[in-house]
Amino acid sequence: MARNYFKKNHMIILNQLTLLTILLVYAFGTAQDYPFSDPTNQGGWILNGDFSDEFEGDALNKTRWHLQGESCLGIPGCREGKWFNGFKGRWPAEFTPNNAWVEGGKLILETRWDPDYPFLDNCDPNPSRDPYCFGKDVNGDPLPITTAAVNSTKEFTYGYMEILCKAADAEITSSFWTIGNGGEIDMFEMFGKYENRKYKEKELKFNLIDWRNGFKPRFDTFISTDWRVADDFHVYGFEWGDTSVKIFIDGQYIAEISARHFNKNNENGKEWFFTTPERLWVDQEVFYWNGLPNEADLPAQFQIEYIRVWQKDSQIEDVTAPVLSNLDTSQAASSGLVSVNVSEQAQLYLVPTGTPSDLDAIKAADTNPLTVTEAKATKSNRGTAGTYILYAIDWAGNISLASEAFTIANDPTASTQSNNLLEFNVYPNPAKDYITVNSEINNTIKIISSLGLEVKTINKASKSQEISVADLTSGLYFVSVSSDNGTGIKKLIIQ
Ligand SMILES: [Ca+2]
Ligand SMILES: [Ca+2]
Repeated sequence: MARNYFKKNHMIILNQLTLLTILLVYAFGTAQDYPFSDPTNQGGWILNGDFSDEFEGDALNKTRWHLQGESCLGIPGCREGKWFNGFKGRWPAEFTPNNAWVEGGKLILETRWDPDYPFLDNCDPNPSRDPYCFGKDVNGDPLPITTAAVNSTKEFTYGYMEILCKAADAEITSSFWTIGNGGEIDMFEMFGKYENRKYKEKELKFNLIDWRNGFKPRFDTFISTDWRVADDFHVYGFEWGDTSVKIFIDGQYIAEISARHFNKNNENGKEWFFTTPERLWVDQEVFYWNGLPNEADLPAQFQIEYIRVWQKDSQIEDVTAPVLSNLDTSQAASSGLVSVNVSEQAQLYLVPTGTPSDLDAIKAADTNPLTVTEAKATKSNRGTAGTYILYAIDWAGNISLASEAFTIANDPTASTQSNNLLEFNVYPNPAKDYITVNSEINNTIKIISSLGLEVKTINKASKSQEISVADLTSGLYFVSVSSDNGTGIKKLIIQ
């Protein structure tokens, strides 16, 4: 609900509230963080925090990115617990999570000569197409090449995708692409080194592929650059829309590829196929038909300074608010520290109690929100002693329900006092068929799923309100009770 309010009234809010201007514009993207081809943001682009990363800090953000070969259990589309699309690397090179990491403000993908790596015992089932096994040449002798692939944990449809990067200086691809629901957009496959045809070290290969009927129709084109793609960092931008993909390099428009190009040999029509969600990838692959990387060229790094994805307001699909759980206030009174789990990337606000609506609460928040990139966030008190609650806001403006209230004393000798803003009881918990919510009448009860969706809303008519939950699938939920006096929230397990 809050999110829709933000979305529909986006401009009005920005004009009215300085704090929200800070929140929406500066918290998730600074003024220079618009597409390089659109620095004044004529396109109305909003940075999508689920797919954008400056790669600062010490480690890859695993809520946003998955390393191919590392566990992806629980994420839709994950195969065998480790791979999306079942893609383990292109023979003979195998993807390993060892070969990608964040360092010096960059995402590094590295291709290695890796004789000690325990390669999968796995060969192409169609050797006439691809005559290799992982880690072996066509004669079965060692050819120990490992590479890396990083993909987004979520999928999206449409947007402006931009990367600042430098290709690996070896005969291996450095690629930026999306795939999902039968579609594949290869924004580029670069070769930093190409022994037999040196001009290929100065070009991008761009492809569109429809996988539903066996790899066609497809469209391939080559875009020349004035530089060896392995020599320097450049900005490559791709605007994926509902009729085309536009290509930009270093902010300059290069080409627009539409259904007219993609379907040129397809008598079935001119429709644009790329209209459903896809997952974002960066990776390195051997294209053995071109040639293989030499041991002398390895290791070779595909270096990525940032990946940024913007969407227009109408393209934003994130409608679920972050969920706060496991609030730990045991140190709040003594040190001012509170910690909480947040279900997704968000800004975390420490808010004084007594503010009746989400919006008013954010207005009353401190002006220094914490950007939560890990599941567990710690927020310290910057204000005066008092009773506080926490709110989280995701990149799309969805506002969480408030946490339970807690007391922070700046005086470390002050006693701890736990204050729920609104006290109520839920039982039984865990529950199966019904729950009873015990509190004052004239409250509103909401049951919220762990994804932040409201699944039930009840206006409370009696002190002990019975609510059927037999129709809810088992799992974690939250019960919030709110009145003019405030809001309280409790966890609820449905069995
Ligand atoms: Ca960076
Ligand atoms: Ca969200």
